[in-house]
Amino acid sequence: MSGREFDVVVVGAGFAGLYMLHRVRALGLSVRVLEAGDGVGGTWYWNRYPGARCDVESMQYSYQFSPELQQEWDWTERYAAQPEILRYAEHVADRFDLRRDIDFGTRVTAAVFDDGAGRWMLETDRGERIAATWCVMATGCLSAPNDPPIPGLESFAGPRYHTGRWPHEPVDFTGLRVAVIGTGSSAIQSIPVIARQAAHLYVFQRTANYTVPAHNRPLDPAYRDAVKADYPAMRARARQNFPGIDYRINLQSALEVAADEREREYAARWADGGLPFMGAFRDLLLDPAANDTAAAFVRAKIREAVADPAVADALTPRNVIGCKRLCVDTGYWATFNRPNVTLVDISGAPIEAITADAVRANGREHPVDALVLATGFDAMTGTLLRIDIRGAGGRRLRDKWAEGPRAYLGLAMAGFPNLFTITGPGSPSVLTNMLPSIEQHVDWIADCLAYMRASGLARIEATAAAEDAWVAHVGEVAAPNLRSTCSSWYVGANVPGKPRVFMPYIGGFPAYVEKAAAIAGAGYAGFVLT
Ligand code: NA7
Repeated sequence: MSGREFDVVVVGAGFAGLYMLHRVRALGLSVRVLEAGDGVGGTWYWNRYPGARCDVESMQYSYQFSPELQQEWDWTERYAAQPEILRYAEHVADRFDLRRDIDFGTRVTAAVFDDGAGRWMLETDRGERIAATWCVMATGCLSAPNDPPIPGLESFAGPRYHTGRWPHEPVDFTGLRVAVIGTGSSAIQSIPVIARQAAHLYVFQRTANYTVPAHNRPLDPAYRDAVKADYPAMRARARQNFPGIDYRINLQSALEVAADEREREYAARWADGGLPFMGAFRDLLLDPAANDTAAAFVRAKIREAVADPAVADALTPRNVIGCKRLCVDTGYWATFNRPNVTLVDISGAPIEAITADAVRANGREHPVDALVLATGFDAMTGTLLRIDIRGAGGRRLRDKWAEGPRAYLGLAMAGFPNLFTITGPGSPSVLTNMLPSIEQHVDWIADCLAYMRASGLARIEATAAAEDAWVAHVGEVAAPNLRSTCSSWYVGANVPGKPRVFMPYIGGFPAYVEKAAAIAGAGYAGFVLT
């Protein structure tokens, strides 16, 4: 197996890696995908926790590169659950005959640029060495699980799960006392399901979170057919919308309309459900006073839904709504009315210790049989930094990014020739619908490879000046946005010691696509091609 050489190696067989493989193959280049998991699907391969579901509507959270694929696949729910999304990824792999070029169960441990040979040498946990002219990191934004440094975690005697590494076998909590640590999106999706099984559920909440109802339902076949009949139009509308999702964004200010009109807008969006809630007014993420009107609406909903006023109060977030990623739930608040669910507010002091059979917090032992860490990910940079990546002259990515990620367009980096990152830091990625963002990056990279081949070029590298300018631009657009102001994983705040930098590009999908296309159209401005 060792000693193989390819034009392109792609790391990861999630939605990014699958489509990259498809595109590179069509260019007539030799290509291999290296995937740590035993199957395709990436995020949707690993995140099998109960209640796992996509927050983007299924008709939009899908590839658009193949009109045939788009027409033949039938989603069954408004928001697809993890098993269905995984089936979709598997269908794509089979339909485009992708598996024969993927090595499963193969984790890349190092990627080192060989200056002399002008190519990348990758090492895997199976002891292989694989060479490639171009290396594409399709490693995902939320793929490196964050195991919190809670004292005694290792001493827990019962089963312990991380939502991002859920077992493939069914997990049955029936009759068990369960602790869920965290109240982010994964927790908010899984808590209502676990609560229905467990004898008792303790929810350890460090920061109260906002969530809006999904109002998930079986997909109406008439709606599905109508979208399919006019799919290109929906995709075109989505491309013109800030988050790359087709929904109506109200261009009024929350502060310019009368209070009753504002309430009607929020109520209508609440009744419709999902992330479009944040599109109620244009300035919700720009003006604290505007934001507070939306936050107040949701806080009132919590008081309505939760019977015990003290519990409702503890569940009520005080910060900016939408600053941390807004969650989308099915029955989250009402779950706290169940007699078998206890909220443990740890906002005042962290969990003191985990022992063999309990979680100790606020000076009290909470005896539990199973532990669920819903503590998120070392987002955007973690997966890349867990690989020993070294560029020209042996420069380590870990050193380059010691004070936060630096990349050009979130696609490439100065000092790391012929290395591309799909939806890397500095690209819209996690602030948008991931599927179109992935497709746009893959298309950009594939077009770049085609251009290089046609022009007899072998090496591409972002210049330091272009990278500096892009990083500055990413920072400039983030600064006035309220999303850059709180302790979220967008700024690395969830991982102790991680530099605080707003990592994704918040200038919106359309602006980003336009800039990336202009750069390519100008002969790859800001890159040196040789
Ligand atoms: P998130 O959103 O990062 O949530 C992680 C949660 O875990 C969050 O409530 C954290 O509290 C909590 N956490 C993290 N470390 C600790 C420790 N040490 N003690 C107690 N609580 C802790 O991850 P998810 O998996 O839910 O969602 C990730 C994304 O996936 C989501 O945004 C969607 O885009 C899809 P904190 O808020 O940091 O105080």
